[in-house]
Amino acid sequence: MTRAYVGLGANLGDREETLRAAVGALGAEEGIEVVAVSTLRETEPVGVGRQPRFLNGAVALDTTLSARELLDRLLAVEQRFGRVRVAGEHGPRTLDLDLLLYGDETIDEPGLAIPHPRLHERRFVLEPLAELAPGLLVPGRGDVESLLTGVH
Ligand code: PH2
Ligand code: MG
Ligand code: MG
Repeated sequence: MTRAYVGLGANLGDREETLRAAVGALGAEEGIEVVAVSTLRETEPVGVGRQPRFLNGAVALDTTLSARELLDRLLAVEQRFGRVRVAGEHGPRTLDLDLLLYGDETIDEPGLAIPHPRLHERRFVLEPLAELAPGLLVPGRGDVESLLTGVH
């Protein structure tokens, strides 16, 4: 059993409804147990130009799935909730599920990078993580609270 953390994001449609339904769908998957859900917060879009504001949060999971299997489930749930991509790769989206951490593992494979490569510099990810697991270690980067003091 591995404790994993998944980032939640949405900036199109009924964002809260979508994020809550997506967490429900994850918990209904065999091999995934939802342990805790952070509060959801409104955030300004980072690094993607002018877009609607995001609703962001994170969820702690216990899973018997491999990291790759978990990633595939996340992508399937994104699809199921009608992920719409507007204006290409970094356009607004109805649902974004990012695999942030998988136990204490570091993985660097095509399509699967853990810890998530931008986690340590994103307040909208670090804050919900710190809420779920104070003192949580990001492999190779340090603990979430220290990382938070380093982001603007
Ligand atoms: N996700 C991105 C890019 N920028 N900004 C905010 N505030 N929240 C996000 O979830 C987000 C972003 C790429 O996935
Ligand atoms: Mg993302
Ligand atoms: Mg994503």
